[in-house]
Amino acid sequence: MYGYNDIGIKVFQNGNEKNTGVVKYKTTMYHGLGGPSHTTPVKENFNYDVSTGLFKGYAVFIMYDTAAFWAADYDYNSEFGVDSAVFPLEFNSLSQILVWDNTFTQRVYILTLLSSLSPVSGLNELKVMLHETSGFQVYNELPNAEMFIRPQLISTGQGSDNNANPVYLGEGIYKGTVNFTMPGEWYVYDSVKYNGTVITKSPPPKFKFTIN
Ligand SMILES: [Cu+2]
Repeated sequence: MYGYNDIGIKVFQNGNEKNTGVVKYKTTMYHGLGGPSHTTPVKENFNYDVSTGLFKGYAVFIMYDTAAFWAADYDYNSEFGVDSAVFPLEFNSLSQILVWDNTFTQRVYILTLLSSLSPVSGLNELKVMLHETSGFQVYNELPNAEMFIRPQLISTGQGSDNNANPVYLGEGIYKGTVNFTMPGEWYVYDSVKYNGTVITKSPPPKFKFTIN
């Protein structure tokens, strides 16, 4: 679906299931046959997970367009694979992905909401993933950035207390806490500092939530 997806892959060769090695997964979005194409952020190596029996990783599908189509390349241990297998992509209205460029670093940044996709009144986990790219073909998880969040009730402009800025957990993921103190529509601004440079614009990119 549009947004962040946990992905698990099973590999068989001549009917024998693989439980070692590594799977590489690459997805490409084609805007029409022979038209422009780009890839998406995916986990670099899908390693075998014993508890689920799957080669596990993720993909962030950054666009949804019914006029475009998606294809995936799968590679097992550089031994064999499947090229350009077309797959359908569904829309998820709860997914939120913020994309912006920075002319100083000459990079595009992608901030993906992992949770909570549908927050409630009060304290909620705010888990996001941060990537950079320079040409929408190769993406890197960005480690050790500093994030500063600011919730704002849109109707009045008021903020809230008891928020916790997202801190780095590893693998491009940051986790914090956001406090929605009353029902209504809220923005959550997220300014991001990386390697001593504020990479977000002013005002910072923002997620939007409706709290019931
Ligand atoms: Cu696209």
